[in-house]
Amino acid sequence: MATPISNFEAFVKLAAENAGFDAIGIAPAADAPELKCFPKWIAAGNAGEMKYLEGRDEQGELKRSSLGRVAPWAKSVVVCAINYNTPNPYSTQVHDPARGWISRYAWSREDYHDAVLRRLKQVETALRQAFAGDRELTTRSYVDTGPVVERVFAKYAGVGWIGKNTCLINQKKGSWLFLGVILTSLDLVPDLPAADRCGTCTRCIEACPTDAILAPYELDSRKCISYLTIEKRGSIPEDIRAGIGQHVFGCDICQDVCPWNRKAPASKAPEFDPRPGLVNPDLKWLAEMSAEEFREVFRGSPIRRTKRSGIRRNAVIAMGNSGDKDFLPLLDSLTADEDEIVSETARWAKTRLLESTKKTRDI
Ligand code: B12
Ligand code: SF4
Ligand code: SF4
Repeated sequence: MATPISNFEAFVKLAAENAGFDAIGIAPAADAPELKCFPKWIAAGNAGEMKYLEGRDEQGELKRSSLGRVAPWAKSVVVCAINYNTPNPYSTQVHDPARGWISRYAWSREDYHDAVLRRLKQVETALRQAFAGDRELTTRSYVDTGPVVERVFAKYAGVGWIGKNTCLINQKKGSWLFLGVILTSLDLVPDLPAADRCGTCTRCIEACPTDAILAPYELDSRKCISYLTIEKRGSIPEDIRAGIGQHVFGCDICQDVCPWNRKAPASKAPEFDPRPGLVNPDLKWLAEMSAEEFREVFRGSPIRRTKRSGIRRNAVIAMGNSGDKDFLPLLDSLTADEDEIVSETARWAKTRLLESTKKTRDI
């Protein structure tokens, strides 16, 4: 028989802590004012080719703009955050033209979707056991893939505030956090929303190399290096390639420069330890990677999302931006690569490299 529980809020938070989460809070399953921005964001085309964000219900309304549409039974949202930081340099601290940058979240040994969902399921199981025999309990866990704008609920659960770079920032832990949510039919007492602590700071907006943060809290994915290097299939528009710099998968700049990440603690979860070679990776290694090596190196890694073609395309762009003419022979051979995206990008990269090294010689 289940033990009667007098304080479900404390129970669920303890269960989440036991599962390894670093910050936990409860938000009402209500429509927060921030969700009003979502339809405008979609209408402006800011989602780029991420069509899954545009899912609509039978009435034609965007599913993500209201939890009531997709989970009318949900009363509370338990938001769980886990730190993925490791004691390695920030992208803004390394400058080696032969090397690229993979964003911090993607170095991990296990894909975060799996690592976070496994823990959420643990919390769900604890709740179910406490509720044994009660048919009223409904729960559903999501990491990314559900029709939920997770950061908005994280804010109202008091886990952190939404920064001007649009990332969720916790006052003590910074923003190197993955989020997961458990929708529940339990009517739990919510936490207080986290206060915005960005103040007059605008570092992230100024540091973004592609001006993707159009205004505080408003990001245009089509300009964001994270979108371009991970989500964008095929060819990347030429006019934005220079801004991508040395990034080959994701981008951390707007978080690297954030004062709240200056003293960010390291994660306790071993699955976020970096795989060998991924912190500041060798560009030549990535561009020449065979299909077999790609499968081997990135098995169970979030980097599989961009596929081999994508990571090679990105490495070629980074070489073009490197200013390192030692890449010229490799780029020359890649102009005849069997992957058309890679060969076209290599032609651009070769021209850019020749122009940039010529300019340096002329100075
Ligand atoms: C699509 C997506 C992306 C897209 C779009 C990002 C974006 N800013 O929207 C791309 C591919 C660019 C991306 C990049 C990254 N992502 Co992402 N992404 C998502 C995903 C799947 C959906 C986000 C979404 O709905 N965006 C739509 C916009 C409208 O929502 P939003 O930016 O959250 O905006 C809200 C607020 O800004 C808000 N708002 C708040 N205050 C205010 C104030 C004012 C005045 C206004 C006008 C608006 C406003 O209004 C919006 C709600 O309508 C979520 C998971 C999820 N299901 O939520 C992960 C998620 C947001 N991503 C995550 C991560 C880790 C990243 C990267 C750091 C990865 C990387 N290193 O490359 C970058 C960060 C880039 C950045 N600065 O945001 C984490 C964020 C964790 C955190 N601490 O914030 C999430 C939560 C995944 C997870 N489960 O952990 N991502
Ligand atoms: S992730 Fe990079 S490109 Fe995207 S908004 Fe932040 S700094 Fe700009
Ligand atoms: S860099 Fe400054 S403005 Fe940007 S999210 Fe951090 S504190 Fe806020």
